[in-house]
Amino acid sequence: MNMKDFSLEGKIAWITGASYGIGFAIAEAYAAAGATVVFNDINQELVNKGLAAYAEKGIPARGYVCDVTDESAVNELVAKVEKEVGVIDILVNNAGIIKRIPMCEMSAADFRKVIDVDLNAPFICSKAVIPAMIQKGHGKIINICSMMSELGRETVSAYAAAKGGLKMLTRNICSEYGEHNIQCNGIGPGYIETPQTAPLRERQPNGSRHPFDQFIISKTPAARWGKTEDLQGPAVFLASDASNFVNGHVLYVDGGILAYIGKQP
Ligand code: NAP
Ligand code: GCO
Repeated sequence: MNMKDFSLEGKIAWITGASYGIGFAIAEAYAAAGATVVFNDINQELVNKGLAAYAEKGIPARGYVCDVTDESAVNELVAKVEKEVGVIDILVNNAGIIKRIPMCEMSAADFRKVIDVDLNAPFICSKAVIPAMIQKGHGKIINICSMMSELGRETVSAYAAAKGGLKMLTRNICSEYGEHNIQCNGIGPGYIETPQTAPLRERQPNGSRHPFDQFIISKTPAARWGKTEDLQGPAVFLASDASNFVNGHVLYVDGGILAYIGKQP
């Protein structure tokens, strides 16, 4: 066992939707492990916000405007990165949205939008990078799944359907391209403190914790929300040579919530 197997030196990593949040934290960890970081976001304002944040951390990240649901834009981005930076070794399909609406009140358009970003886009981005990974003789694809790849809950039907599909897309990329030394795995974060979950943690007018906040605390053995830093080590492991025989797996980084029935009220 050589600890250099955990290094990402010389690797080019593209993390989608990584101006902030989980994607930013993963990109930060990859830079610390030696990778060249490439990220995209949906508009120039967010890309500039991300570039400033990476610069503040001393990370020379490359940022591109790209809507990951737009296949021609994704293919243009990959071609540009290959020309300006090099062939992508690691893809993290991180960009994602959620719409919390009771299913029977959700429009088909809203349902399709969530599926488009959270499931179709990882297909599009993976399809764009796999051919060059095959030519290069290796590749890593990491799909940011969710506890909702395993469980449902009220108001997140589209998100759970997308993340459940993303778990199976992960397994299928493993099945179809494992022989080309491409490993495709998922990370399933638990409940993490990011802008996406901020509405679930808002303090109540009387200063008390949000009921959902208290619920998650009671359902998590770690008795806390996750932080984006909690995902960094697992993400480096799945991007590194240390995980070359790990394929088609979803690594849950959830403080134990999926293993626990929950604290008795
Ligand atoms: P976030 O704070 O909402 O960040 C998501 C990022 O993706 C934002 O920069 C967002 O840009 C970008 N994005 C959205 N749609 C895009 C598109 N079409 N093209 C390009 N970029 C796009 O979310 P997060 O909490 O960091 O979550 C990141 C990933 O982890 C998501 O896939 C999420 O489902 C997953 N996840 C989160 C948690 C959690 O508890 N936070 C748990 C499990 C899984 P905008 O600002 O324009 O939306
Ligand atoms: C929700 C949350 C979750 C988290 C995450 C859990 O509304 O239930 O947003 O979906 O984002 O996906 O793993």
